[in-house]
Amino acid sequence: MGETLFISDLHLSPQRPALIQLFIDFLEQRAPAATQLFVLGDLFDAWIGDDDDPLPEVRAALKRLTDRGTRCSIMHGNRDFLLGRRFAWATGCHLIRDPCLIQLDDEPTLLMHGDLLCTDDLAYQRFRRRVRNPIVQRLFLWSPLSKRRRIAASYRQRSGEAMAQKPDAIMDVNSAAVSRLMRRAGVRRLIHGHTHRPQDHALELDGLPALRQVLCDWTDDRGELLVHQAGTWRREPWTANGAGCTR
Ligand code: LP5
Ligand code: MN
Repeated sequence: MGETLFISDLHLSPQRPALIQLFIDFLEQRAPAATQLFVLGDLFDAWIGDDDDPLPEVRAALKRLTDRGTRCSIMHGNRDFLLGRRFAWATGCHLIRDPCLIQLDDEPTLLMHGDLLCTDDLAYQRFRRRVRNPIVQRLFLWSPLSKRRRIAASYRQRSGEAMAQKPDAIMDVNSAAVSRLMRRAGVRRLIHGHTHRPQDHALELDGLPALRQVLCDWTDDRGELLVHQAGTWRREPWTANGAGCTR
C-alpha cells in the first residue's frame, strides 16, 4: 500500500481565504500522491447542513482528488457533525464513524476526532449529547438557513464564553478515557485531533508500549500531515506554495 495521510482541524470558513487556498493547494499538489487521506474532524469551522454550500471551491477540489483515485475518508468533528450524505456524494468522500478502527500494514489503529476523550469537560459532553440527538438535528435541519446560521453563531459565542472560564486541563483528553477506548478497540496506536496540542504521547497499556498521536490544527500559512508509509510514520509540514512538500 502507498501513503496514508492524516489531517484534522482545518476549520475552513469563507472568512479565511488564505487557509482555503492552502488546503486546495494541498489537495491538488500533495494529496494525489497518497493512496488514502483521512480527515479526522473539523474540516469546516461550522457546517449547518448539506443544503448550505459555503465553500464550493473546496467541494470541487475534493471531488477532483477522489476522481484522481485517492480515497478520502472524513470523520465528523464537533463543528461539522452535520456533514451528510449529500456532501459525501458530491465530493466522492466517505463519511466514517468516530471512533473508527483501521488496519495499516496489519497494525490496528484507532482514529477519533478527540472530543469524546475530553470526559472532564462535563458541560461540553452535555452539549454534545444534545446536539448529536437525531431528533434535535432533524428539527434544526428543518429550519430555514437564516435561522440555522443564527443558532450556530449563538452556540459559537456561548462556547467561546464558556471556554474562557475553563481551566486548560479539562479541555485536554482524560488519560483513563484514552486507555479505556484503546483497550476496548485492541489497539496500541490512537490518532486524534481536536485539542490543537500536536504531540506524540507514549503511554503504557497493560504493560506494553502504546502511542497517542495528536494532529495539528491548520493556520492560514501552515498545516501539518501525519504520514504512514510502509510501516514508518512521520509528520510533514504543508506551507503556502507547497514549500513543505518534501518530494
Ligand atoms: O471547537 P472548539 O475548540 O472551539 O470548542 C469545543 C467545544 N465547543 C463546541 C461548540 C461549537 O464550537 C459550536 C459550533 C457549532 C457549529 C455547528 C452548528 C450546528 C448546530 C446543530 C444543532 C443540532 O463544540 C467546547 C469545548 C472545547 O471544544 C474543548 O474541548 O470546551 O465546548 C463548550 O464550550 C460547550 C460549553 O461548555 C456549553 C455551550 C453551551 C451552548 C448553548 C447550549 C444550548 C444547547 C441547546 C441544544 C439543542
Ligand atoms: Mn474539534
